[in-house]
Amino acid sequence: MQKSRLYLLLGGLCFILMAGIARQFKAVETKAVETKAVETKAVETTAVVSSSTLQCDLPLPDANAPKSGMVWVPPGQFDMGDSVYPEEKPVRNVQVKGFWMDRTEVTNQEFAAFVKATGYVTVAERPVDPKYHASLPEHMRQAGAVVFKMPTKLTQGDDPRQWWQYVPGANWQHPGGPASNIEKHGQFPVVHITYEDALAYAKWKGHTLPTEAQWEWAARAGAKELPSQHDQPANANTWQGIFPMANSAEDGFAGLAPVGCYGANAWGLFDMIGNVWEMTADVFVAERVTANTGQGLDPDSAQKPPTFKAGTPQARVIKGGSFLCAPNYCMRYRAGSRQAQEEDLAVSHLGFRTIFQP
Ligand SMILES: [Ca+2]
Ligand SMILES: [Ca+2]
Repeated sequence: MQKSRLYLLLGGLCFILMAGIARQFKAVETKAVETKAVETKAVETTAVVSSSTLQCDLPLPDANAPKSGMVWVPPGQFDMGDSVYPEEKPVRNVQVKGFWMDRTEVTNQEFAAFVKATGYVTVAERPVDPKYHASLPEHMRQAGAVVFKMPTKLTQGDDPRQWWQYVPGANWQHPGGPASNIEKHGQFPVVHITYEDALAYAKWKGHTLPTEAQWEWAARAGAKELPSQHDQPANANTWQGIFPMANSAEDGFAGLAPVGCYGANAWGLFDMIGNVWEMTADVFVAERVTANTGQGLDPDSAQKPPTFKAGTPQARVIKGGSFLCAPNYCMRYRAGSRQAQEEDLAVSHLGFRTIFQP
């Protein structure tokens, strides 16, 4: 039986149902504001700054730190979740243990070292597994990934297929497609990484992936929730203007930024908000209350719903928003936001970082 595939292509607030043969995208998510503004204000994008900065002044890591390139996230208790979108609710109090966390998103350079040492081939570099996706059209069964391309006009309402395209040959080494490469982009976050890829890298390092609770605790860095935290952050790589047509790039980057271009949070973690979304270990369930608020569940362990079936592609929780999050279409540049991402679909605004639990 052909199973429907739940594709949550972020950047926009789009939960996208890509079902069966035609992979019909269907936006089913809420929007921060009426996206009609996008249709009627098909603004020419001007003043888009290219991501010409290839490296930022990332401070050297603490040479005395027991875990190189990682920072210590202390144990603690906090209110997890938020109230902007339904899937963030309910806010609840959780307690997590301390752990080490990569201070930046994993970079192309770091991922390349892993591939060189192990010969690992990412999911996006392999043909799509027909066992789970037998009915896909031919071009979508080829090895590839979903790439964001800024549209020049919108003729189909807010159909996200106008800005997301499946590109055969796109992968972490060729983020925009076969003609692109990551030359001189070693300090950029690696993208087109699936859950399996992220986990393989983490295991190679002797690390693991953060749970949603661990990631959110680290992103909050001990700060109390303030109303202003719902505002678009000034100190992160997000989208300024009306998504997806107008990006003024006031933050300095129209696309991805090298890691560490914006100030670290109170615990020394860079780009937790924005730049690339980050994969977590938790399986996504829209109503979080059913997945991981039950008594006895451990925020330090990956959350799985009762229906979880090993070996079947799941949607995983991703956190932090990306360079595509704008006030009109993805107010997910917040620690408490969350989104689902099909775990075996590579996309151009998703990366990850690892943790080490002593
Ligand atoms: Ca930006
Ligand atoms: Ca990030």
